[in-house]
Formats: sequence, C-alpha cells, structure tokens
Amino acid sequence: MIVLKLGGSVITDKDTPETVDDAALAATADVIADVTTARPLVIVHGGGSFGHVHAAEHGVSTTTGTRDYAGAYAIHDAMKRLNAAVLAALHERSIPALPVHPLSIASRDTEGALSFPVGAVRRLIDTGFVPVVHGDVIAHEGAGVTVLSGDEIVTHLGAALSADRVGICSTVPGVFDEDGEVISTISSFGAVESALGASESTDVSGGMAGKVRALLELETPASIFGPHALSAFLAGESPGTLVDRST
Ligand code: IP8
Repeated sequence: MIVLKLGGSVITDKDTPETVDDAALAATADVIADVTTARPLVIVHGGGSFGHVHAAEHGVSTTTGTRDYAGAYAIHDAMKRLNAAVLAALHERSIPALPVHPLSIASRDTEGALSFPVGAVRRLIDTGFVPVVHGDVIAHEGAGVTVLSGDEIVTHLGAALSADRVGICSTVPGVFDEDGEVISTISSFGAVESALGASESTDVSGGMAGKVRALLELETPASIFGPHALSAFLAGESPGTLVDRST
C-alpha cells in the first residue's frame, strides 16, 4: 500500500485565495491514473490557498485552537471545496476516489496526541476505493478545534496502515543540502540538521525539518520529491530524498 501526500502548494495557486491550479491538478491526476500498479493507494492533500487562508484569518494553527463554530467551519468548508476539486479530477479519470474528512473521526487530547481511527479508511481500501483524506480542523481537548496538517495525517496513516511506501509530493525536488543539492538519503536527523537549518525549504512552521523528523519516526521508507517525479515514485522508484531510518 502507498500513502501519497499531495502538497497544497502543488495543486493550488498559493498566492490567490481558494484557487486550484487546474493544470497542475490535472497533470497529477493523469499520472495517478496512468500508473495503475500503484495500488492500493491512499491520497492525502494539504491546504494550499484553501485551508491556510482561513486558518490564518481565524488565528487557528496546529496548537492554537478556536471555539468559534463559524471560524472552524470556514476552515473545514474550504478544505472540503479543495477536496471536491481533487475528487473531481480523479473521477474524470475513473479513479475510484472517495473523501475522508478528519473532522468527523479524528481528535487530539490535551497533550496534542492524535487519535485517528483508521478502520473506515482500511475498509474503503479493501473494497477497492482510493480514500482521499485532507488536512482539516479537528476537536482538541481543552482548545476547541486545531489544525491537523496533511503531513501529520501521512505519518499517522503510514504507521497505522503499515504502508509499504510513503510519498510526499511537494514543490521542491527533495531535501536540499547546504550547497542546494538534493540529499538522496536521510537516515538520521543529526546528519542533516545543519543543512535543514540553513535550507530555504525550511518554512516558518519548521516545514522541511518537521517533515523529516516525523518521517524518521516511521518504519516505512518515505520519499520527498517534486511533481515531475511523481510518476517515478508511483512506479516504484525512490526519486528526490529517501527518508529511511533503516539505511
Ligand atoms: O497544508 C493544513 O494542511 P497542510 C490544512 O498539510 C489546513 O499543512 C486546514 C490548513
């Protein structure tokens, strides 16, 4: 089984609120439809110019919550619109995709620990569907609702579903070293810490460093690659950066 994350900035125009990058989404869906050997498959997508805009507007993050139903719903509803666009692109290519909305099934405790039962996702996969899960807001004990990012979903599903492979398709071709070259394999955080600290690909939320750290917790090998390498990844190759603690 493959768990594939499509970064929000890969499939949306990040600079224009609530705008799907139709060409990029179509190209992505074409590849997913072409590489039929990449099944079973679970797709997770991030927020791009949909969820993040509303989350910022309502001051909601992965740690800061809101108890305002209107704010919570604005974020969730935007994510559902993006999810519907992803599903439509997949359905146009006869991919049997069905949505999974984390708000309905996942939550965090006071420590922020995630509970995301995967029984329904597993059953959908066993029935031949391709679940399409999205970043969302979820109930957070003592904090209202907080953001659940696509990255956190990917690492959780990768482990909970015992995935064979995990892929993160982002706008960059992999994790860069200090010279701007893509690092082919990462097996420990210490070995790349300085490069990640200096890298442009590290964003304010600890983007790339956070991704790598979380992926190193997984037993499953995970690849971080750019859109042009999606087809190679789905075909079984390890393009971009392979994060694999067992290497
Ligand atoms: O783009 C965030 O998911 P991400 C989703 O994977 C929301 O960080 C609701 C902003």
